[in-house]
Amino acid sequence: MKREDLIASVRAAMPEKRWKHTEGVMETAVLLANRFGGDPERAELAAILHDVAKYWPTERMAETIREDGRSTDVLDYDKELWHAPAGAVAAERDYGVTDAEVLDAIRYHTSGREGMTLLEKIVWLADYIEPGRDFPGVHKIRELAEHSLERALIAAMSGTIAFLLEKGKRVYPLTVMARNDLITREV
Ligand code: DGI
Ligand code: FE
Ligand code: FE
Ligand code: FE
Repeated sequence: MKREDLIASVRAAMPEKRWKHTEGVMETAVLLANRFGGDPERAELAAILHDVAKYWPTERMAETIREDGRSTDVLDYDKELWHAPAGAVAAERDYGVTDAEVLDAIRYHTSGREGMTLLEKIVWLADYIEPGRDFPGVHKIRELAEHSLERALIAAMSGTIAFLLEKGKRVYPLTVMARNDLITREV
């Protein structure tokens, strides 16, 4: 699909506020790719599609994850997590994306995982620090991201987990494993 057609289609699948967020993630992902030696085109493609399933009905997300034939363990956790794997399937099926690394960057953009690729890290972090994000601590993560993708990710994932603990929510195991793995490699 041509870039403009893809953008028009994804934009139509979400409220304007979420599209603005998506534009912020696109811009930030390209910037981070250029800063840390990633591929800006693939980073932008993953960014365009990362939240494409965010507004699907819950049951459509669940069905899509089941049909996909990969792990369904995410279905035992918060629905907030489902749009990421469902979005990766949509990117492949409905938008013809064949690049497995782009699909994984979409699939793991909410949780992360052990052994994240450069592209996965870029999209995860871009989602967290895009210019429209405004929550306590985002400024500090943006500063870390000036120099170190990994240190920014560790701090951001720590923030996500702290937020979930604060809310009394369960933490998806991949989120914990992603953070542990980054810390292990960093020290
Ligand atoms: O889709 P976005 O809002 O742009 O951002 P996202 O894909 O990072 O999703 C964030 C939501 O997912 C937020 O409400 C927190 C939630 N989340 C992230 N990691 C976990 C999680 N929820 C649970 N229960 N467990 C997690 O590990
Ligand atoms: Fe998301
Ligand atoms: Fe997002
Ligand atoms: Fe600053």
